[in-house]
Amino acid sequence: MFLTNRLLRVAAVTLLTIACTKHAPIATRPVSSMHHVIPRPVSVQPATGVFTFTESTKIVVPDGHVDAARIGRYLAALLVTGPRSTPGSADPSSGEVHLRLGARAEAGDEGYELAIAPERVTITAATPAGWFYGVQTLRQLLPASVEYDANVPRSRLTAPAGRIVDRPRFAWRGAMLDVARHFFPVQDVKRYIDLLALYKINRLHLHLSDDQGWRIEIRSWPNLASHGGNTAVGGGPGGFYTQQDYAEIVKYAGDRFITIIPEIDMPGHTNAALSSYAELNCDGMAPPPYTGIRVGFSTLCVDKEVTYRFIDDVVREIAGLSGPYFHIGGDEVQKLTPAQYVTFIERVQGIVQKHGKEMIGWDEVAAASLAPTSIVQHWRPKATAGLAAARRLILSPADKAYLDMKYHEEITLGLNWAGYVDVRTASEWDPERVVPGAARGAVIGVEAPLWSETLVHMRDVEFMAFPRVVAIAEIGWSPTAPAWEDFATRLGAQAPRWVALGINFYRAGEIPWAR
Ligand code: TNX
Repeated sequence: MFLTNRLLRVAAVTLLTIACTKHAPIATRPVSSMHHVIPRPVSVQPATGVFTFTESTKIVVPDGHVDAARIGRYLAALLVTGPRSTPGSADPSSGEVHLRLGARAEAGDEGYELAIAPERVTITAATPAGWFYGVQTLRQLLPASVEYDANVPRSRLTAPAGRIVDRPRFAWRGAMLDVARHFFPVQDVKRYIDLLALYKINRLHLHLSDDQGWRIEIRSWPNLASHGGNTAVGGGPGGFYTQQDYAEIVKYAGDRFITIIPEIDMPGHTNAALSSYAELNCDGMAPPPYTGIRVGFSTLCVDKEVTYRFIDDVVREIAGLSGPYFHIGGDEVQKLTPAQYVTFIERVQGIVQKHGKEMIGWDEVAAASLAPTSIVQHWRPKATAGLAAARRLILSPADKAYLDMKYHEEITLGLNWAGYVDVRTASEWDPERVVPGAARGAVIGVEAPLWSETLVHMRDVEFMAFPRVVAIAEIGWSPTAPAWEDFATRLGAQAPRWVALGINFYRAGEIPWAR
């Protein structure tokens, strides 16, 4: 049912002024740029002609709809340099870019229809997320120059005519950033969020604690941040997010339809916490901070009650700041017996549930008895046997989806314990074939983790993530895994946009990068 006609009659109109150079060359881009969208849409029907954005182009959004107004402004900011849009009175007949509410049953929660005709552009969706994804698709059909935010005059912008009907394959299309081994400040996280949004990723998992650093303020246990946040791999200065910083990240991501997943890794990977509070150690002695990259040597004292008061406080404080999920880590525990480990996970699961969150854990947690809402995140390539019974699975096989694996042996950044992961390897796998015997519907999606032992700056993060995170985005969204030549061509076509965005991407030799 289309509510749009009535809504458009009272539509709020955003006027756009587009900077035009006098003798701007008219872009002669092939209509086939419709075929360059990543993730590949469900259906693409190019038509003849183009829509041209002019000084008088308007974005028309349903009146009184806060999300639509925000998404309209987001689009306006792409089309012009600087915020030049002004809300005006409604005149739907002269509106040229319409965000419409409409429920196509097959579009699901996040789908959209983007119709581009020479007279107008219409993005129809049942939810704001769908509009946002329609805008991201439209963005990819515009020249890369829209990505420069410097105040440069823009040539006439055109988008090729046609119709795209689209919806995601999986609900969970994630990326993970390890801010514990090295700390990345709020502005870096926001930049990563912006880059992920372009490819319709909707989850950003933040690995907030590890042996080398605790990265979020916990008011009831202040030393975690003030002491535990003080260092990093290699002994750098570290850092942490205040709760206000964290809330700002959650809001920024939410505005881009990305849910932040907080992870506090336990019972292992906890040296930063153990070093901050002596009572969390079985021997009551706080170890020194750790700045190396070994794993498996630390554990919370699972036999002490204070450990569970600590966990309860941490989960409670973070639960109040973020969405429906809480990731408890649970990986690489070498200091506990299997029975101790399982008992611990089950008790912590109860704490997470008590605070109203759905628990996520790395694949080791599958050994415990899990609630139907709990999610297992597969990461160890050879450890799929015990996962068939999991009711909800996120797939991050390290030999395909780990962005910290080197592309090949000569890359100086990254690790190689799961092998080398070139772009083709990252793009050629089917999430529904990774865990033999997994129940139908158990796979809720994919996630691309980026561990930061070897990554110090945002430019390092970008180098490892781009282009591979885009391959994982495509696997998460598009109906089937991409055919390599088609994907490589579409990926190559992104290069001018990435240059405009200033992304320090790896120019993998197997991709025909567009100039
Ligand atoms: C394994 S993946 C880990 C991390 C490391 C990563 C490096 C996982 C759940 N644990 O602690 O950072 O390898 O690739």
